[in-house]
Amino acid sequence: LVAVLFVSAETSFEGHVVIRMQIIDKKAFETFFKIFPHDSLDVWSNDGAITMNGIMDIRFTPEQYKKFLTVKDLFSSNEAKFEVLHYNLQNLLDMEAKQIEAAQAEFDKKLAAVQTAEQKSSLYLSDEYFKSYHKLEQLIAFENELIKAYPNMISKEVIGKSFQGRDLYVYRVHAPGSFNPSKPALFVDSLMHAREWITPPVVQWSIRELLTKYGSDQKITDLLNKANLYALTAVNPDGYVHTSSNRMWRKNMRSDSSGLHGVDLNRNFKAGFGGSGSSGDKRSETYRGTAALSEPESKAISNFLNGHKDIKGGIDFHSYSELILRPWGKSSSASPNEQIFSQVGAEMQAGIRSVHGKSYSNIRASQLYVASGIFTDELYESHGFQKVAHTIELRPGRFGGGGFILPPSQIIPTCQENVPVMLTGLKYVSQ
Ligand code: 0X9
Ligand code: ZN
Repeated sequence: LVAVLFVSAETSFEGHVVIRMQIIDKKAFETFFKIFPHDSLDVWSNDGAITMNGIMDIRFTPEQYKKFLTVKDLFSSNEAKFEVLHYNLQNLLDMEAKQIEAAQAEFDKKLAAVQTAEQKSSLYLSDEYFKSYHKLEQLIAFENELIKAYPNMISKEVIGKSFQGRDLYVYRVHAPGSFNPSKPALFVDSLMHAREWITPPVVQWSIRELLTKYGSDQKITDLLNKANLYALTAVNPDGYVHTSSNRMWRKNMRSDSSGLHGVDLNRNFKAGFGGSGSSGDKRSETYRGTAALSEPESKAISNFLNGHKDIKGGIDFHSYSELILRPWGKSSSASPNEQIFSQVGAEMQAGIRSVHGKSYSNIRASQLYVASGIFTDELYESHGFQKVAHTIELRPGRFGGGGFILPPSQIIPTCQENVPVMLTGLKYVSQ
């Protein structure tokens, strides 16, 4: 009975169909848009909206898929075409769950075999931790182990609480000794969107890299001598907890008298708030909320950054598509800092490529699609960061079809190739 109850609490994606499509023909677009106003679909492919010309990966519920079949004939030319990526999304999710269960069991087995606090700490600090995705408590446990192992290089503070009341932790990483707040600093964050599971390990790996290689790696030593790092590894802890029963959840857990709807935190910032590429409809995946910074998570970040004049740049980790994005997101024009943002992006791109040969595209956020109230623009416009104000979209690539599902075997390579991104950020804030 317990098992049955547990299963029934899960959101199933049985019969959900993921379709890749491209609509160039105006009539087909109009028909499609009429039956699927963009608020009603989950557009995976980053832009979060239905657009003409672009290649879109979209998740259809079984009901939506039935509707799509009635207009399918419109999609049979080069001007309007589609391809099914997943006939049943639940199959992909079941496969992921199986992989993670096995990887997690391995880690749990090793954790259970541990005898002493030192052994536990070295297990957490080893690569074993990065062979699986972990629940929120274990993300925090990992971070606490770092603090225990390197008390003179990392500490944490609570900068606010999530909608459901969870603490939002920022980790301060610095050269050994007492924290010197007069050094310039870089801010990084992950897990703004709940389903983007690859983002926290990427930031955690880089933190571990700084801690363990200070003193032996010249580049890291020099950088940390000049600059500090602040890391918020779980912007949206509530949403992340929710993804263990609803894998495709993106927004925070804002609810009202009509129930849970959630706000897209990456549409809730001040810069361009309310503009295009965000929705006023609560049901939308890109619902912007009732006002700029209406959400406790975005408000906490904003207060924190306002209170830290030492912070000179920020990097926001998302998935997927393998991109390096820079302002603007809210408008297709180039920002006054286009040249330097693009140069910093190019250096990140080269660094990524040097590790496993992956080519992340270095583009303006709006080249993906115009979106408003996003954090990249906030870093630049509201906080005045002049060189580093980037969003990284991690693996997988845009056309692999996996979307937010990245096999655990790819966690470590993704983490490794993003160390140079963090180092580039540190370099530019310290110049
Ligand atoms: O839509 C977003 O918030 C980001 N993509 S994600 O798939 N991680 O949700 C991209 C934001 C980048 N900005 C623009 N496209 N303007
Ligand atoms: Zn995201």
